[in-house]
Parts: sequence; structure tokens; C-alpha cells
Amino acid sequence: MLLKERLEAIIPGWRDRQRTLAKQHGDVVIDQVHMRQILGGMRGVKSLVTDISYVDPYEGIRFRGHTIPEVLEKLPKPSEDAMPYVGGLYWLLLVGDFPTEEEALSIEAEWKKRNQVPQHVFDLLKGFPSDTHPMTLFAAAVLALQPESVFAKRYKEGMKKTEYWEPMLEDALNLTAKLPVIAAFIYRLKYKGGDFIAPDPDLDWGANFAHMMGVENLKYRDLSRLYFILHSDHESGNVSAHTTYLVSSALSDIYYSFSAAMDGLAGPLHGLANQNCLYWLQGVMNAFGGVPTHEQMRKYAWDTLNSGQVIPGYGHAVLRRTDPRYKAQYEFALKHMPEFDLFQTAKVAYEVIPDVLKEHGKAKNPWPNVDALSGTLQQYYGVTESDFYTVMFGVGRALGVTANTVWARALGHPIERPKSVTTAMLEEEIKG
Ligand code: NMX
Ligand code: MLT
Repeated sequence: MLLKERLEAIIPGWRDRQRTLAKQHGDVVIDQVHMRQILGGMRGVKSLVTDISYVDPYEGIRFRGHTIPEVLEKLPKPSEDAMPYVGGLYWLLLVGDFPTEEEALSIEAEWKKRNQVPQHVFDLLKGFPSDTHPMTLFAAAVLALQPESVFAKRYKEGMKKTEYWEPMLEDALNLTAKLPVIAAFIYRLKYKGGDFIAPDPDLDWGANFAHMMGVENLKYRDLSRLYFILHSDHESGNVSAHTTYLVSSALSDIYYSFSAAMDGLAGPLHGLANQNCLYWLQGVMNAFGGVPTHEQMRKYAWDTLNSGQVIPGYGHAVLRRTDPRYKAQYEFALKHMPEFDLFQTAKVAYEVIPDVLKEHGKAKNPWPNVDALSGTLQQYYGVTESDFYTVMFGVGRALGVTANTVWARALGHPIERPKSVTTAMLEEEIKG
């Protein structure tokens, strides 16, 4: 496999770099921890390392050092005006260099070989009560795949620590190959009477998802590729990435780790915000009978804040400017649906909410994040079932977190175990 050969060639160099840092410079101080950080969700504490992506507060995400516009321009594409192959993005995340077309297509080919979902997984999903949230179904389906783990099997047989990454890569490819099929199955099961559409072997990973969803507009294939690329990774401290990293640090395989991550993504302050954001925008339109004026939007936003709720899709733990992932979706909408009333409403929100949040004075970042517009784009193509949106976030997020897990095993990262203190110990500190 091309990918495995490349990883075999580069892993020893990265191991040496991290081993040298730990052994020869282990006492160097990188950060200090303040009381407010211990009591405030560890915000900003530098305590994780990943080379796959980095979030700058003002510039936003860079995947392997590259901004979103660069990534969208330089990754191989099915045609000049199309969004890139997601397989190319996975190569970039795992290997660190932009792939050639052959390399991007080699990942797409691996995914096609591995996308068969065992029947028991579909049967399990069919057995859930019909009002089960799609994220519950998604996390359960991933866990149900766990008996397939090559890592768990090889670990039981006994393998050297330096080999861990190899079965982890197998699991990563097997899992990511199946996720679009599982996600589309959940969609068709819940909202389309169980009329399942089989994958098309001629389509790439992103386009195949669009096909299996049953969306006829071919532009939805591009939106799917874009959506998965944008949601793939956001360094290691966000809830879904950190959960995957933490669980897999116990040498739990990728199925255990990723299904746990999806339980975290299902929270309204994390991935579920995309669903809530859509409800919120629809709420504004219902309240004012269509696209609101700026004054109406201002009033609605203040009503939300005064009732003690957050405005979904705005704010971020790290970012301090508009999320470039929001900008990429905004540009897509401007090009493909400029007159769509929900997009018009989202535009008014963008023009009004940052000032409202600044006046409110609490949120450190008044600007929109990745979730503020994603549901609007889905609505335009007829995927109106907003409960489903976080599942798509999860399919995309799998790319980044599985790449990180392969690397964590390749670099021999240990089990994660930070230290806790008691309240009394913190009080002792202030007595000096
Ligand atoms: N609307 C109202 N209040 C807000 C908002 C918002 N959009 N964002 C932050 N605040 C409040 C926050 O609740 C906190 O209040 P309090 O002091 O009463 O606890 C205060 O501002 C300070 O919070 P920050 O330090 O700015 O934000 P934090 O890092 O704690 O949280 C989020 C980050 C993203 C959880 C927060 O901005 C939020 O709840 N946003 C709305 C939900 C959302 O869009 N989540 C999606 C994030 C992206 N994702 O995909 O995961
Ligand atoms: C994410 O993509 O995970 C979110 O933007 C949350 C974060 O980075 O904290």
C-alpha cells in the first residue's frame, strides 16, 4: 500500500525528534498553569502535541501547515471546478505532504475495498426505537464494528510496541471507509422509510456519501467533499479529538475511541451546535415571517441572551476571529445559493450578532464558528432533517482523529493521566 510505505519511511524521523525532546530537554518549561485555567476547562493550557493541524486564534486552522484556501486549491480534484477528493485530504493529514493524484486516488481505492458494513450493524440500527437520535445510532454502529478491530486482535496475539501503528492504520482505513455508508444508512432508515441506496463503486468517498443520501442535485457531491474536509480536524484539544486521543491512549482500539468521541460530539456546546444553529435561524424566520431586518435580528438575539441561552454557532474556545471554515461555507453559499432565504437570514445574523455579543460583554469571541452556516447549506439541497447534521460532522471528524491515533501509536505516546488537586489545595496556594 502506497500510504503505508510512505508512513514507514517517515515515522522513524518523527520518533527521533520526539524522543530527543523528551530525553534531552525534558525539563524545559513550556507553560504555566493558572488557577482560572484549572477551574475553567483547562482553556489555553499547552499540554498536547500534534503535527496534523494547528489552530491560530486569529488565522484559524492550518492542516499540516496549510490554510483552508490553500488546501482547497492544491489537493487533487475530480475536475477543475470541483471540490477536492477527501482521500487526498486524508493523505495530507496522515503523511504531511500534498498528494499526487495517484496518491489521493490510492486512498479512495483503499476505501472502496473496505466499505462493506456487516449486516449485524444494520440489524442493530433497525432495532432501536424510531425516535432515537441519529448520533446515538452513529456511536452505537461504530461500537458494533469493534469485533473487527485488527489492533485488538494483534494486541491479544502479542506484538511489539513499535508495530502498534500498523494495525491501527488498518483499523483507521477500515473504519473511515465504512462511515459514509453507515451515516447514509442512518439517514435513509430514519427519514426515508429504510430505502437504502448501495454505494456506487465508480464514485469517490465524498460523492458516494451524496449518492447514498439520495440527493439528486450533483452539486451536493461537492458540498459533501467540502463539508468533510472542513470538519476533519481542529487540533487536539476539542472534545471529540481529545476524547479519541485519551481513550486510545489506554490502547483501546479505534472503534472504542471513536465511538466515545462521538458521544462528546453529540453535546450542544460541541457538534450539536450545528443542529441548534439551524433551529435558531428558523426560529428567527418564523418569528418575523421571513428574512428579518437588522433590527428584528438584534431583538431576537437579545431575547435569546436575556433568556439565559447561548447563540449557537457563535463564539469559540480558541478562535478570536471569524472561523475560516465558516468563510469557506459562506463563499460556497454565495456562489450556489445567494438568494436562498435561509442564507439571507444567516447573512443578517453575521452582520448583527457579533456587535450584540460584544455589547453583551461575555463571549470572548463574538464571531461565527464552523456550525453557524453548515445546516443552511444542507437545507438548500433538501437535507432538511437537522437532527442528522452532527452525524455528518462526525464522519468528517473521523479523518483527523483517526490520523492522530495512528500517529500517537507510531510515536509511542503513553497513556494520558493528568493530575488533579482538591479545592482545599487550591485555597492553600492563595495563602502563600
Ligand atoms: N452566546 C452567548 N454567550 C456566549 C456565547 C454565545 N455564542 N459564547 C460564549 N458565551 C458566554 C459563555 O457561555 C460564558 O458565559 P459564563 O461566563 O456565564 O459561563 C462566557 O461567554 C465566556 O465564554 P468564552 O470563554 O467566550 O467561551 P468558552 O471557551 O467557554 O466556550 C463555546 C466556547 C463555543 C462553547 C461558546 O462560545 C458557546 O457556547 N457557543 C455557542 C455554542 C456553539 O456554537 N458551539 C459550537 C462550537 C464549535 N464546535 O463545533 O464545537
Ligand atoms: C471543533 O471543530 O472541534 C470546534 O471548533 C471546537 C474546538 O475546536 O474547540
